[in-house]
Amino acid sequence: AIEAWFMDNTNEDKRLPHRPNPDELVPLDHLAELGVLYWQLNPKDYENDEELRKIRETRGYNYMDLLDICPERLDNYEEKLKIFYTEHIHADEEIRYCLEGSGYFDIRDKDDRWIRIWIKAGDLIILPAGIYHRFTLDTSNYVKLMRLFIGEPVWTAYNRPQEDHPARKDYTKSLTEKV
Ligand code: KMT
Ligand code: NI
Repeated sequence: AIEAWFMDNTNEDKRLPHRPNPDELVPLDHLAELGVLYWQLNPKDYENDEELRKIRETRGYNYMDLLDICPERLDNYEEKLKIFYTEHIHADEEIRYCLEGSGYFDIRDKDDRWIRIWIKAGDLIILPAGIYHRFTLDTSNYVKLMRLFIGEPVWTAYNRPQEDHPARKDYTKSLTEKV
């Protein structure tokens, strides 16, 4: 299962947990309030998983590919990791299913605090369009991710600030409507 916590503000290596002592854990229903959805599935069965099939069908995720994040299997590895860790939004949802390894998705909460979400094999998360986020490997230095999308994938990242981007405006509005 995923774990999430408010990050500490030290300048240590991004791949370290940045987990304060004492813990400031973030419950999953708090993530739901921010529009972040989560499922736990069987990563060994991803080719035949009925639950995954249903999620894809219900949400229209007809596009799928696999991404191995390690120097041997990802072109321009260092450059891509830099891009992943630069705070950004997308015009669409970001859907990632961790099949092997682990990593951190950092998202901004309503008060602009970083929440670090630790995903491991079996965790599928959906970040809503317009949420500020970034990604880093953890100290295991490896993750295999499935990427899902509705239709032709668009991975364009819009780096912060993006307050005038339609997806950002819609997202901010959706947060105030939930209160
Ligand atoms: C992105 O947009 O690709 C990210 O936020 C990185 C996470 S998955 C490689
Ligand atoms: Ni992204």
